[in-house]
Amino acid sequence: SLFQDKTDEIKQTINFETPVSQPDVPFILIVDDDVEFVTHTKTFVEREGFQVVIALTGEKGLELFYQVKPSLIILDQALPDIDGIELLKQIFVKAQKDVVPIVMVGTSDCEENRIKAYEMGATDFIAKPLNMNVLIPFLHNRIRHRKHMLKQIGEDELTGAYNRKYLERELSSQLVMLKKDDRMAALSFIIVDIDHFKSVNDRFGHPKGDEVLKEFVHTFMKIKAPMDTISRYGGEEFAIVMPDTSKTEAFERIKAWRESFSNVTFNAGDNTFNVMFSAGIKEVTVNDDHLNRIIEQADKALYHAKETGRNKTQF
Ligand code: GH3
Ligand code: MG
Ligand code: MG
Ligand code: MG
Repeated sequence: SLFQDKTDEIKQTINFETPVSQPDVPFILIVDDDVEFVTHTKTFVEREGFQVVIALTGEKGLELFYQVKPSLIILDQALPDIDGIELLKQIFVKAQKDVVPIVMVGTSDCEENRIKAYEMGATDFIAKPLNMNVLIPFLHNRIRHRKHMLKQIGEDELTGAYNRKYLERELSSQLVMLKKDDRMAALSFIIVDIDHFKSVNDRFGHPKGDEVLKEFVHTFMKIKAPMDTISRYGGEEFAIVMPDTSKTEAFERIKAWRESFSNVTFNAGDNTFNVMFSAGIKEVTVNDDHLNRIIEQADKALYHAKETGRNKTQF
């Protein structure tokens, strides 16, 4: 089909591998089947220092939305598979929660399209052709605004994890969901703490310690399930909420993280070093009501992991 030909053609010009995210560089996800448009826009937007990921279909867009955690989405109204408005419907709740602006682009600037887009939760609607001279300051504006919003709702500035305030809201709202939804048996609440972190600071300095903290969260982002959230609980202590996840599933996911993180070699002058962590899991079921009690039990499991040698996960 024409669409397939176009896809093959663009595969040669656009890197389709999902890029490894650099922590501080925002991702812009473009979901659009118009090859010329995406190629052109990608070039301009990348020149501004953003990372760009492209989906030529709605299905791919949906997948990448969960995978790359974009900071902003440019979404075509007319896609070959899922309707743009339909895709918007599917991602709206999560996008809103993560403060991800959705910029809908349409071929015709009719009133009806605009209304539909706004009603379904699009942040903006822009008619094609897009003027790059305007698009670029527009993107900077939205990304700047997003950063501000994230700080307001509770993002930890150093690591990009959520903060403690957010965690408490997230855990209680997931508890409500758990009680509402019979298909969910449990959720896992995990507290993790970096092993001998003080000695990283002592030996290599605080900036190096900060780098370790960022990388710690970054490696979690790569292995996490879409609904998992990580929050900075204290200095080098983080709390993770894994909805619809049993303790054995949580254990396996943490294991993957453990493998990924322990493989990161940090450089400090002539030295290289690796860092480990310990984790305590509390499996939360409908019978668990008290947040403090849940946190206490995860903490206890973590303490047990520390006591029995560190670099391990305990229930
Ligand atoms: P353990 O294996 O028992 O967890 O030992 P530890 O050294 O990791 O534990 P401890 O709680 O004694 O040390 C935590 C250290 O984390 C102390 C504090 O200076 C450091 N820390 C807390 N917040 C930050 C931060 O934002 N950046 C850096 N670089 N260090 C931090
Ligand atoms: Mg289209
Ligand atoms: Mg520690
Ligand atoms: Mg600690």
